[in-house]
Order: sequence, then C-alpha cells, then structure tokens
Amino acid sequence: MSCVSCKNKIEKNIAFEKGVTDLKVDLSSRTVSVTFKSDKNTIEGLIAAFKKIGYDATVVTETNAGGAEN
Ligand SMILES: [Cu+2]
Repeated sequence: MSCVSCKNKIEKNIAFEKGVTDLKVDLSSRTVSVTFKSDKNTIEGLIAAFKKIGYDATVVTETNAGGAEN
C-alpha cells in the first residue's frame, strides 16, 4: 500500500464492510485505522476483507480501532 490508487481502493472497499464506521488511510506510515462495531464485524473479518482486495493486513493496535497495514 503505497500510492493514491491503493488508498482509493481501500477507502472504496473497506469502508463498506459490515460494521465499519470510520476509516483512515495514512500512506506515509502505510497504516489504515479502521473503526468498526465489534458486534457487527471482527478483526479477522476485516483482515479477510483486505486480503480480498489484495492486501496482507496485520494488526498494529487492537484498541477501539484495528489497524491494518501493507
Ligand atoms: Cu498503490
């Protein structure tokens, strides 16, 4: 994940995953902050969603927002 088209792709796809309420892509740190309702989705579910569009996501922090990067 390193260019604007990746950012757009992530924003267009992950933002519409179940339970996702907020999404912030930071290209410089290659990190995506995802805020989601934990009763509607899981970190595993979101990682699978990233995988579906071609990114290997790993969890950076697991507070309220799950971070994912590639
Ligand atoms: Cu790219």
